[in-house]
Amino acid sequence: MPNASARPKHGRRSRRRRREDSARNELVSSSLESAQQCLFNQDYGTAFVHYLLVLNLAPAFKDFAKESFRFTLSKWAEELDSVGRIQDLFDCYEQALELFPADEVILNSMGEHLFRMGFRDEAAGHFHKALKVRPDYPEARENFYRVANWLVERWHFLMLNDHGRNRKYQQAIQKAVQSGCNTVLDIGTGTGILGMCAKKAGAAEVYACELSKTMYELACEVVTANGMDGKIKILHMKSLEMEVPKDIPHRVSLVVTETVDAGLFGEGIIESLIHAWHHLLLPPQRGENEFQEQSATGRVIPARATVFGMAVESLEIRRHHRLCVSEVGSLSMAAAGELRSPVSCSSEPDDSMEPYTTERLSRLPGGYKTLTEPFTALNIDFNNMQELEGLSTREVQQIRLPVTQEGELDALAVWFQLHLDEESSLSTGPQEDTCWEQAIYPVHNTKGFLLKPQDELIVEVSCRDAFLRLCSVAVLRDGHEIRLDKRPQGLQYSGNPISNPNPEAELCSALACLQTDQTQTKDFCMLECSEIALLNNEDYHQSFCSALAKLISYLKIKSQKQEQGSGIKSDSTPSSDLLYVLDVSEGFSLLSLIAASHGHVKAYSSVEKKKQQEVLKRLARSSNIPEQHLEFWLNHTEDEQGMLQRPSREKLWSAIILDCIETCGLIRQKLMEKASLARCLLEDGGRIFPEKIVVHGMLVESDTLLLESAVQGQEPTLGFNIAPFINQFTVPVHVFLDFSTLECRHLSESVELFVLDLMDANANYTNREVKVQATSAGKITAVPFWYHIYLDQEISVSTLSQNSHWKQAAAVLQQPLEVQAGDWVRLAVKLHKSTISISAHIENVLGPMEQ
Ligand code: 44T
Repeated sequence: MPNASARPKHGRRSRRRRREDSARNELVSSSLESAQQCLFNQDYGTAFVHYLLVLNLAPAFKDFAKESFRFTLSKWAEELDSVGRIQDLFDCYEQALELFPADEVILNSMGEHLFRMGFRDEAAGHFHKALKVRPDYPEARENFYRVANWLVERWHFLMLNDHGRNRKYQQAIQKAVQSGCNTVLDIGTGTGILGMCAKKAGAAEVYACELSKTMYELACEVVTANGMDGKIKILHMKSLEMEVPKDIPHRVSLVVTETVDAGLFGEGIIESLIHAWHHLLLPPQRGENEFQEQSATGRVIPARATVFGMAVESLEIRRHHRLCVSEVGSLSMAAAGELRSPVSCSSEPDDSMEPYTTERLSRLPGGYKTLTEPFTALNIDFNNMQELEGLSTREVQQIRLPVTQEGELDALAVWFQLHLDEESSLSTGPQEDTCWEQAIYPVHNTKGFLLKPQDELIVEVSCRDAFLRLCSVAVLRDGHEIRLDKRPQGLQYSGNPISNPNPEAELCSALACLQTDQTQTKDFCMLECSEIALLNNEDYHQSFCSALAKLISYLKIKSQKQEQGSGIKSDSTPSSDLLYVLDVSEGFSLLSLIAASHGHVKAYSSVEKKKQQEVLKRLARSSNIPEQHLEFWLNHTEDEQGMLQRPSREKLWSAIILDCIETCGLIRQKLMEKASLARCLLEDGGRIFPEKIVVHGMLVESDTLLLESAVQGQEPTLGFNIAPFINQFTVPVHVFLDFSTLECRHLSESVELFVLDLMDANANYTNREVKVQATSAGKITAVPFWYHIYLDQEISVSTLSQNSHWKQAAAVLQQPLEVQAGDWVRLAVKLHKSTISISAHIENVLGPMEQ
C-alpha cells in the first residue's frame, strides 16, 4: 500500500478541507469573542464552554488564551463549589488538564479543591505535580508542605533511619531466601526496601504491592535507580485484591510485610495474611522435621508477634480524653452531660470511634507512672491460618493484674514484639532505643478513681473488627469487685465472671449503671481530643473571660455616656443596647457563652455539630443566659464575606473572636485576611481577639527532629539508594511537636521572631531579620516556635504553656549550622500567607556573609 502522506492531493478533497478550515476558523473566532463577552458579563460557565471549544479546535490559541482560561476556570469552579456541584467542578478541572496537562496553576487549584473535599492523598499528588512543573511556585510549595505528611507519612523516615530494624529484616529475609524461599511477595512495599532485600539475597522472583499511589510511584523510581527495574514486579494495589495468575503467575513461598501500626493490627495485617494464605502463598510447612521440597511451602516474615499491655497514670493523656474541670471560664460544666473523646474501645460499636490513639510514652509531657507490670495481652502466629482466622472469634480473655503503685487509671498502653523469625525480633516497647509510638487505650469512666497497691485490675482483651481491644472493666479491692465500665452485670461478656461476694452492692451498682446508661445515651457528646484539652485549659478561658469582661464594661460605659450626652434615659435597656460578639473559632468553643454570661451580650457561636450546639444550649440554660442571647452562626458558605457579616444592618460587632493557631502549631490559613475583614465589621471601640500574636523561637540541636524529617547520612540504606527519592518529600516545618519533651539541646535563649498585628495590617512585614546569640556551642538543626497570643495589651496566653491544647512546630534547617558560644546567628524569618519559614546564617563580625 502506498504511503498515505505521499499520495497526490485530490483537488476536491483539498477544496473541502479549505471550506472546513474556514468554517472552523469562523467558529473559533466567534467562540473566542463569545468567551470574552461572557467573561466580561461574569457568566463564567458559558465562558468556560466557549474557551474549551476554542482551545480544542485551535490549540494554537493556548498561549494567547491561557491566562483568561485559568481565570474563567477558577471563577466557574468557585461557583460550582458554592452550589455543591462537585462532580461538575472536577469534570471541568479534568477537561482543563486535558488541554494544559502541565499547568501548575490549574494543578494547584485542583489540588486545593480536592483537599477541601477531603481527598488529601489526591490533593497532595496534584500539589506535587505542580511543584515538579515549577519548583519555585510558592502557592504549590506551601500547599505541598501542608499535605506532604499524608502522602509520605513521617514514619517512613524513622523506619529508614532505624538501622537496627533494617538490618534485622534484611538478615531474616536473606536467611529465608537462602533456605529455599525462592519466590517472594512484599505486601505494602513502601519504598520497595524489603522487596529489594529479597532480590539481593537471590530470590528468583520478587513481587511487591502497594496501595498508596504516591508510594507505589516512589517504589518504582527507587527500584529502577537500584538497577532492579524488571526484576521486581511492583503492583499498585491492595494485596487483598491480588489474584493468581492474574497479578502474579503462581503462589509464592515467602510473604514479607511490615504493615503494622502502633496497635499492631491497625494496617490490616490479619486480613491481609488470611487472604495471602488463601490465595497467594504456598501451603504452610507442617511439623518441624518434616522434609519438603523447600519452595513447595510458604511462610511469612514476621513469623509471630507478642502484644504487651500496662496500666498507666498520665495527666497528659487524661486531659486529652476526659473533662477534668468543673468550671470553664466561670461557667459550670455540670449541665454539659458526658463529653467524650473519639478514642474508646467500649462495647458500643460506633464507626466514628477509634479504639486507640498513639503516643511515645517516653516523650509524654509530665511523664507517666506505671500502675501495673507489663502483661502479655496476646500471642499471634502469622504462619498459622487457623489462628489468624480464629482471632476475631477468640473468647474475650480476662486478665487480672496486681496493681504495683498507687495512681489514677488513665490508660492502658500497648506495644509489641515482632518476631521476624525464631532468632530475631523487633520491639516497639517504651523502653526501647527506637522511637516507635505505643498504642494508648484511654480509660473514660473512672473519674478520679485511685488504684491502690493491694488492688487487682481486671482487663478484658478481645479482637473485634480486626482491632485489638483492651478494656479495664473492674477493680478487685478487699474481695469486692468495683466495676469501671458502665454496663450492668447482666449484659457482660461471657467468659469468666468474677463472683461478687456482696450481692446487694452488685444490685446497687447495676441499678446505678442503668441510670447512667440512660443519661449517657441522652447527653453523650463527642469532642476531639484537642477540644477536650482546650476545655481543660483553664488559663485560656480565664484570659478570654477577663479580656471580654474588660471590653464589655468599657463599651457599656461608653454607650451610657453617649446616652447621657444625648439625653436618653439609661435605666431602660433597649435591645439595641446589646453588644454583639461573634466567635469564629473552629470546632467546639465555649467562648461565645462566656461572652454571653457577662450580660447584655448577644453571642454568636460557630459550632456546627447539632449535638455540640445542644451542649451549648444546655450550658446557657443552666447559667441563666437568655435563650435568644445565644445564636449559631451557620457558615455553610466558604466565602469569608458571608461568614463575618454583621448581625443586623444597624449594629456592628463589639468583638470578633478569631481562632488563630491550629492545634498542630501552625498559624491558621487566611488568618490575616479574616482579621482585615473582621476589623471592618467592628463598631467604634470594638475589638478583635486576639489583637496581636508574637511568634517566639529558639535555636536547638536535635537529632530526633532530623531523623523524623529525612533519611540521614550519605551511606546508602542497606546498600540501596533510597534517600534522594524519599527525601523529596521532606518538609521544612515539623508540626505536632512537644517542645517540652523533645530530645534536644538548647543553643540560645528564646527570642521573638515575628509580630503579627491583627489590628493593623500595615504593621506586618513579610520578611524579618532576627539576630540571636548562641549560648553554647553546637549544631543548630532546628528552630522550634510557638506563640504568645495577646487578647489585649495586658492579657496573653502562650501556646507553650503546660496545659496548652496546642502543640509546637519547628523549622528544620536545610543544613545544620555549627556555632560557638557567643556567635551571633542571623535568622531570616519569612511569612507568606500564614506560612512561616526560617533560615539561619552566621553573622560574620566583618560583615554579613552567608555561610
Ligand atoms: N509502621 C511503623 C508504620 N499497605 C506503618 O500504604 C509501628 C514499624 C512500625 N499495601 C514496628 C512498629 C511500627 N496491600 O505504604 C504503606 C501502606 C501499605 C498495603 C498493599 C495492603 N494490604 C497494605 C496494607 C498497608 O503498606 C505500607 C506500610 S503499612 C504502614 C506501616 C509503630 N515497625
